[in-house]
Amino acid sequence: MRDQRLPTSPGFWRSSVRGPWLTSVLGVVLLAGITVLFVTGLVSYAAYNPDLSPVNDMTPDKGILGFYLFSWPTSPHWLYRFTQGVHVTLGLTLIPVLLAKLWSVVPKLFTLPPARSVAHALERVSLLLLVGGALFEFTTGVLNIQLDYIFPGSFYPLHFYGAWVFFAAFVAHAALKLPTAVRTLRGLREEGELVSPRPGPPTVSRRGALWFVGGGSLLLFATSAGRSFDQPLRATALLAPHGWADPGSGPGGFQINKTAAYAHITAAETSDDAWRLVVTGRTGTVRLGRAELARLPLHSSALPIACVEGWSTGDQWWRGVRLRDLAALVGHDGSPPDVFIESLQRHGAFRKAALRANQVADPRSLLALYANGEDLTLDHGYPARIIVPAAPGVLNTKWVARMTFGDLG
Ligand SMILES: Nc1nc2c(c(=O)[nH]1)N[C@H]1C(S)=C(S)[C@@H](COP(=O)(O)O)O[C@H]1N2
Ligand SMILES: [Mo]
Repeated sequence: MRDQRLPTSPGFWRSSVRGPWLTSVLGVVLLAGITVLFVTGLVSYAAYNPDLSPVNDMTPDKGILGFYLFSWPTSPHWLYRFTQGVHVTLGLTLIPVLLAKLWSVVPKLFTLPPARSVAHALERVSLLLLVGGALFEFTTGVLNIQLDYIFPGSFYPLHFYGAWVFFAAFVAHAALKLPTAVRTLRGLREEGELVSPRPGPPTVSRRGALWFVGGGSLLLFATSAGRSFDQPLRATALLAPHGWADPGSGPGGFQINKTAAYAHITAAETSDDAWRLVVTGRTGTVRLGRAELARLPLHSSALPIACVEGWSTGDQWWRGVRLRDLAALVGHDGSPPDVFIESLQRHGAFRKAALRANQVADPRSLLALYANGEDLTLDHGYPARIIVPAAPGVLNTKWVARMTFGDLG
């Protein structure tokens, strides 16, 4: 027997909790949870309209990985709020399960010889991709929501490509291990290489360990789920930086992502004298001041802001000009085309966006001038901002300066 003081020796690992039962339970939870994370993640990318215009495409080199892209619908209006809220909240909730799962199989990491055969070597390489991929995906995701777009351009490709590598290894692993896990959970037989050959005195039962992990998950869930709701629930999102900043009260008292100051938007350029909306389409270009816009037929819709970071607001009452009415103004009657939106903002990744024809056509899609009965606040995009049902927040451009229908640049 090898020296039991070395982690390469099975006798080094003494917890009596470790064994196929714990590993199988955690594995089955992760199988379900990570599948949901993968699907909601891919869906989030589709919601950006990446195939519509390069300005929306956060992962331009995706190649065939974009095979599944589809036209993101506008109903139900809370669609992105739901899918992305699930993605982020579930991701955070699964962290203790992932860590416990890795702990439960850690003796295998040190197994000697490193490879008994070519097949065994391949299996271990795939496990490296699996564990590395999992840690990479969870870490980049957490950093992005905690540090507020820490990697402005690069988060998306990292998280997107990482997801494919990770999920490929995950599927292979699940296919290999699921039969064993099911057998273990049916028969409760505790044997095999995960069981310590010389278990130490137990400090906690297997069920106790599971409660501990579940409690950790519950705690993370309870301290992050509130970010998908308004106050007072939002205040429970202790782990979300966007839960801390008090958005204030009143009509503009809902979550602000980037402030006007951050985007270098000044009151001078948004004043009635300075600001003109430039709308271009088939029949040419029209320029409209805010007062002229306000004299066009105005409509109201109750829609949320839902950010890729997983936070969202409840429905806010927006009032403004329908996007399809603006299209009609420049010669696109009937079924309107796609539109390219540009903000006054001069720098930053989110100052341009392209909306698909179905989003322009939806009667709830507005160039909003008012929120909750008052003028938009400067931070929420005064003089005018886009609001589209079911779309990710990033497509709801603030401080709109220019709209070009039909010809996406
Ligand atoms: N011009 C401009 N518009 C923008 C952004 C931006 O940085 N610049 N951020 C977008 C993102 S990522 C989100 S989530 C929403 C947030 O809107 P809010 O600050 O009114 O909540 O605005 C969007 N519109
Ligand atoms: Mo966002």
